[in-house]
Amino acid sequence: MDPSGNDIGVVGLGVMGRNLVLNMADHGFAVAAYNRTDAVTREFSSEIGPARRVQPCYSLGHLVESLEEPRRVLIMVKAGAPVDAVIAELVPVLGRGDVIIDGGNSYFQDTQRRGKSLAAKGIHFFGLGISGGEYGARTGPSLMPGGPKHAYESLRGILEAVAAHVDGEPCVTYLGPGAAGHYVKMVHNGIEYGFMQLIADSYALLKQVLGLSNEELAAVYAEWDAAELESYLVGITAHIFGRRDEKTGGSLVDVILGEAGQLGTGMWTSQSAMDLHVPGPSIDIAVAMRNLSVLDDQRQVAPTMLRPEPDLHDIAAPARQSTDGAASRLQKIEHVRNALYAGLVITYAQGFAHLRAASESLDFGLRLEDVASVWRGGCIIRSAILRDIKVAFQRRPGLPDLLLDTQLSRAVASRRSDLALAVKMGVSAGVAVPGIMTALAYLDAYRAEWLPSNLIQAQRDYFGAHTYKRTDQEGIFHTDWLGGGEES
Ligand code: NBP
Repeated sequence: MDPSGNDIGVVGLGVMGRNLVLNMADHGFAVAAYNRTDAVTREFSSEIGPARRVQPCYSLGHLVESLEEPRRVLIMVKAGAPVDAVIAELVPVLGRGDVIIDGGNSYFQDTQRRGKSLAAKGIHFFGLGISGGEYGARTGPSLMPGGPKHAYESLRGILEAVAAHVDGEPCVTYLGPGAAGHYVKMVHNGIEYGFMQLIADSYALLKQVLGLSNEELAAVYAEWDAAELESYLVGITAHIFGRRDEKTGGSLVDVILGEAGQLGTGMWTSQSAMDLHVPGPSIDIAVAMRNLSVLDDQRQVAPTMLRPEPDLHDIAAPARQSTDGAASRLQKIEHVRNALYAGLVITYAQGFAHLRAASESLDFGLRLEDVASVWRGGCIIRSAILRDIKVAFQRRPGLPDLLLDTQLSRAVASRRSDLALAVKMGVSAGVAVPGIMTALAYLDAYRAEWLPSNLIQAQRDYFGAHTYKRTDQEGIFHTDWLGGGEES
C-alpha cells in the first residue's frame, strides 16, 4: 500500500467530482483523484498545486492501491453505462468489505441492481444523491446516502464533514437500504422541476400581465426571498433578473432562448409516481411544459392559428397595467406571491407522499423527517418551508400527506383565493400558468367532498364490465347498461 494511505478515492473529475475532492481536502481528508482522460487529471492537479492533500492518480489500480482499508471509492461520472464501466474496472482491484459510492444521478433501478450484484462479491455499494450543483459540491451539498446500513459508519465521518450544515446539523443522514438515497434524490429533482415551473408561471404573470420590468422583477423576487418564500430557487431568480448581458448591454435573461432542457430525473419522478399510482401532477406538468417548450416549429405557427376571438379573451395583457392603479398592482403581486407559496407547499406535499409510497413499496424505511432535514441546506429545493415540513413530520411521523398537517393545511387553505386569482389573471390575459393552475386543481380535488369519479366508474363498467362499488351497500356490482339488469 502507498504510504500516503488516502482516506477516499474519487473517480471522475468533472464539475462535481473535482469540487467534491477539494471540499474533502478542505476538511482534512487525503483524497486520491482519478479521471478517465489523463489530461483532465493533469490539469486539475496543476490547478490545485501540491499543498493540498490530493493525490492525482493515472490508473484505477494506482488509486485503489493508495487507499486505506476498507477502501472507499466515490464514482462521479455520467449516469448510466459509464457507472457500470467504472464498477467493472474497480471490482477486480477491490476486495471484500470495500465500499463503492455512486454519487451521480443514477436511475434507482440501476442502483438496486448494482447493489445486489456487488453485495454478492462482498463489496458494499451506496447510491449517494448529491444536490447543490457545482457550488454546493465545493462548499457543502445536501447528501442523500442509501445502501447497506452496517457499512454506513465507514462513510459517515467524511459525508458529515463535507455536507452543508443547518443549525449545526449536517445535511446528510443514512436514509435507507438499496437505492433509497438515489430515489430520494430523484424525487428531489422532480420537486425542483415543479418549483421551477411555478416560479416561471409567477414570472409570466408579473411580466406579461402586470408589466414588471426586469429591475422590478429582481427587486420583487429578492423581497420574496427575504421573507416566507426564502429559498434557493427564488433567491437565484432575483439574481438572474439583475444580470446584464455583456454583448447587448440588456438583461441576460431576455436573450436566453426559451427552450428548457432536461436530463431525465423529472421524467423518472413522474414515471415512478405513475408506477406507484401516486398523484404528482405538479411534477408531471413541469416535465410536460419543458417538452412543450422545445416544440419549436409548431410554436412558430400556433400563435396565429390558435389566436382566440378578441371579444372572448382579453389578450392585450401588458396594456392592463395602465388601467390598474398602483395599489391594485401591488395587491396582484401579493396574490402571485401567495399563490407561489401555496404552489410550493402543494408540490412538496406531492413529493413527500410519493416518497412515503415508494418507501412502503420498496422497503426503504424512509423517515420523512430525515428527508426534510437533509433538504434544509445545500440543495436546490432548500427553503424556509422545509423547517415547517420537518416539524410537521416530527409532530406526526405517520402523516399521510403534508396537506393534512394542522399548520401547513391552514397555510395552503388560506391562500386558495390567491391561487384562484393568479389563475384568473393568467386566463383573462391569455397567459399560460400551468403550474399554478395544476396546484389549484390538485388542491380543489384533494379537498373535495365529492369527485365526479363515480361517472368514470359507470363508464368503465358500461364499456368494459369493470364493475363498481356502491355507496349504500357492500360488494362489487356490474350493470347490464344496455339491458338494464344489475348483478352483484
Ligand atoms: P461532467 O459532465 O462534468 O463529467 C463527467 C465525468 O464522467 C468526466 O469525468 C468523464 O470523464 C466521466 N466519464 C464519462 Br462521461 N464516461 C466515462 C466512462 N465510461 N468511464 C469513466 N469516466 C467516464 O459531470 P458532472 O456534472 O460532474 O456530473 C457527474 C454526475 O453527478 C452525473 O451523474 C450528474 O448527473 C450528477 N450531478 C451533477 C450535478 C451538477 O450540477 N452538475 C449535480 C448533482 C449531481 P472524461 O473527462 O474522461 O470524459
